[in-house]
Order: sequence, then C-alpha cells, then structure tokens
Amino acid sequence: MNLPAPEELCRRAEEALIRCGAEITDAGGPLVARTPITGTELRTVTASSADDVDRAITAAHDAFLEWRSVPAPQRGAVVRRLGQLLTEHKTDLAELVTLEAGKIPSEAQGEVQEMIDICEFAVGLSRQLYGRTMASERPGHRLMETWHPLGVVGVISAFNFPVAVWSWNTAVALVCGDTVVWKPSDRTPLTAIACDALLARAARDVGAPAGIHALVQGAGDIGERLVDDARVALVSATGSVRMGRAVGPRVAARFGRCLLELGGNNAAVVAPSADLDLAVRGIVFSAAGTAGQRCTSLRRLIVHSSVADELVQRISSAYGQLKVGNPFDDGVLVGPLVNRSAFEAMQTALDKARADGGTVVCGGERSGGGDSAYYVSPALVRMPAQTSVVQEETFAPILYVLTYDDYDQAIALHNEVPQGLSSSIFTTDQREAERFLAADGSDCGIANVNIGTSGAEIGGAFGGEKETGGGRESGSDAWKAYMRRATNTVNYSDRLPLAQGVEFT
Ligand code: UN1
Repeated sequence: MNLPAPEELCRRAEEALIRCGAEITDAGGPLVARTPITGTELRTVTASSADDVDRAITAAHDAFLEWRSVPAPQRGAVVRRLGQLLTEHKTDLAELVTLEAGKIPSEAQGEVQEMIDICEFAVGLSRQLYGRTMASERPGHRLMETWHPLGVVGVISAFNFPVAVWSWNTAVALVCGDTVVWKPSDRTPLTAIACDALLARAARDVGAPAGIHALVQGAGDIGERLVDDARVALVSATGSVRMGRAVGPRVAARFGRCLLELGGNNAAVVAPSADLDLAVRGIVFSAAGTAGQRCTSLRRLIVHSSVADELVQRISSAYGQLKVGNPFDDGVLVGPLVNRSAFEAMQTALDKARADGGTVVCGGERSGGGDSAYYVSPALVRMPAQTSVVQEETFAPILYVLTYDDYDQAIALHNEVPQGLSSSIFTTDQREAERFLAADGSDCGIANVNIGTSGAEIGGAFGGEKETGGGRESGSDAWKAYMRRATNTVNYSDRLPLAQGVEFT
C-alpha cells in the first residue's frame, strides 16, 4: 500500500486550518492530533484546563442571558452565515475530516454537506418554533404554550462524525436561543478548531455575541466538567454506551437534561422477494463504508434461508472488489480504522465469532499500512445463531449473517439486541415492509425500506431506543429538546371561573 509521507499530511492539515481562518499558534500543547492514514502526528494542540472549562461555561452563560432575547429569526442570521462559510470551505473542512477521521473525500464532503443542510434547516426553523393553542374549558380564557430558550448546551461529540454531529446540535441550539460549549473527541481536535473558527467568523460577520460558542479540548475529564456543571442545561453526548451510562445518571442527579446518542447494532432483514442487486449495493455501503465506523453502520444481516447463499456470495464478491487504502487515493472506498485498539477490538470479535461456530467468509485481515496505521478488509461472517458477540457493537467493518425461515422469527432476531438505532428491510412485499415499520416491527429509532441503515438525511429526527439512549437530534421536531415549554393560561374575561368546575366562594 502506498501511503503519503507524514510531513505531507502535516502540511495539508496546516494549510486547511489556515484556509478556515483558524488560529494555529497554540502548537506545543499536550494534546496530539494524529492521522489514522499513517498513524503519525499532525500537530499538537493546547488542551483546556479545568479553569478554562469554567470560564467557557461562564462566558456561554453570560452570552445566553443576552442571546435568549434576540428574536429567533435574527438568531438565524448567524446560522445562515455559518452555512455560507461552510459552503465556501467545504473542501477545506472535508480535508481535515479525512486527515483526522480517515474518511474518503466523498464521505468527508458528505459530512460537511450535512452541516450545510442542517444550517439551512435551522434558518427555516428560526421562523417556525411553533407553540400550540389549545381549547380552554373556561369561557373567556386562552390556553397556549410558548417555547423558550433553555440555556447553555454542552455538546460532547465522537471521532467518527467529528463535524456533522456538532453542527446538528449547534445550528439548532443557536436558533433556539441557547449557547454552546463543545467538547469534541480528543482524536479530532483540528476539525473542531476549524469549525470553531468558522462559527466565530460567522458571529463577527453578523454582529452576534462571541460568547454564543466556546470550544474546550481534552479527554474525558474535560467532558465531565460539562456533565457536572449546573449551568449546563442540556448535555448532548454522542459516543459509546459506556460513556452514556456514566453521563446519564450524573446529569439526572442535578436534574439537568440529557440527549444521548449511543451505540447501534444495526440490522437489515433481506426477504425472499428482495431486489438483490439493490440490496447488495445498500448493504455494502452501509457495512463497509466509513470502514464500519458509523453509529449507523450495518452490523447484522438477517436473511431468508432461500436467498442466503446467493446473497453471501454476491456480497463477498463485491467486498473482493473494494479498494482499501489511503483515503486520498482515487478509487479507494475503505480508509483506515481509527487506531490500534479499534483493530484489536475487531480481531477479538472475529476470534469470539469463530469460537461461537461462525465462519469468516472473507475479510478481517490487516492489509498493509506500516506499523501504526490499521487498514483492514471488511469481514463477512456467517453465524449459526445470534451469540453474545453479535449482540455487541464492534466499531469496525464486521457484518454477521444470520438466516431465518419465518418472518416473525426475523423480527424477533432483529429486536433481540440491547441497542436500537437504525434498521432496514429489503423486500418488495408490501405486507412485510409495512409490518417492519409497525408497532410490532423494528424497535429502532430509524427503520428503512429498501435502503441501508446508514446515511440518514438531516430532515428526519436522528437517534434510537434502548441502549442507544433515546435522544433525537437534527430535523423534524428534535428542536424541542433544546427549548423549555411554558403552558400559559390567559383570562381575558371579567370573571374567574375555576377549572374542573371547582367552586371556591
Ligand atoms: C454517526 O455515526 O454518529 O446516518 C452519525 C448516517 C449519518 C450520521 C451518522 N448521517 O449515517
């Protein structure tokens, strides 16, 4: 495998940061930005101290007291400007995403496109933060609800979508009148610096207060300060179930609000009537794309036994043609795993699967990359049953194949995992498709028909059930999590009738 020289990657990172207008005078800090492309250092970054976090929250809280009274359509101006800057710097930011997360440029640009899309959505939303008016049971009374800004939102994001997830939260939070303190993954500090610089510029350009956004960098201990600070009204955290288990109860203990986007163990059911050409394309993108490192990646296939052999053979031959390697190279579709521990977790899972009677049809091996980069060919594994390893999320490209004969059995297998993020069915049978989407079908937050589990549009609410954490971000009415609701009763009569017919005279 032909990998670029580490110095060339450092230079590309530096230039992309400069084009995004980032301050890059802080090299020398203890935080090391690495690239999974070669496993080498890109540059060092200053980590935030506990006092820095405290100052950031104070500034965001002060800014909130001002920002909450700016009319929402005016708040939209900063997000509109951010969307313009993201459009201008789409390739610069995508370059940093490729460098830090290892995504191929098309997927990295797709991630930045999600940011532009959510900015457009949020600008529209800034004129649509609707409250309802309900019929009052009392004459001369109006019953209605108003949505108000919530406060400081603490955003904790993961390495695999280092910029889009921040923008889903931030674009919506800002139009809702909240301010944001962001703790990105310590594996992607440079993309975060670039986003922060673009938003700071957007704020300057439209005259919004600088304190509406702050970036804090570091490991888990920095995130913990957001979790425990009572001034952070909402903690929106994306990451592992283990992280969510730590964050959820701590925020709840101080009666703060939490929005959790945790692990997925996403499955597709492939029915006998499925269009297999389409299914294979959808499956390969969802399972092998982003090297299996999306929370929506396809990890389980539940295939009718009558089509299982043919489907496995077709996926395996598609996998054989996938080019794995330097994401910047033309034709490469699968980049590196993020680091060594991701590779080791993948090997451990494959060993467990074999011990449980599974057969590795293809993939799983490391394919070049020198000592410190981890490139793997996506693995396809036939399993005799949904054993414990299949029920876990391994953040790597492993696709387990299970078979079914009876549709109820397929649904049962589908739902018999602790996670509940994304799901899909490939079928041309309308009854099966509708049943999959019904109350007794898929138990996930996302359920699709004839497309894969990954690659959701921003217009819908994004998130899942069970150990996925229950949060919803992005489109639809996910904005409600970023505001507080007040119920108002207004008496415009000269009498005082009590509700429920109560007499008090
Ligand atoms: C994630 O992996 O954390 O649906 C987010 C998708 C993307 C977002 C994934 N739009 O695959």
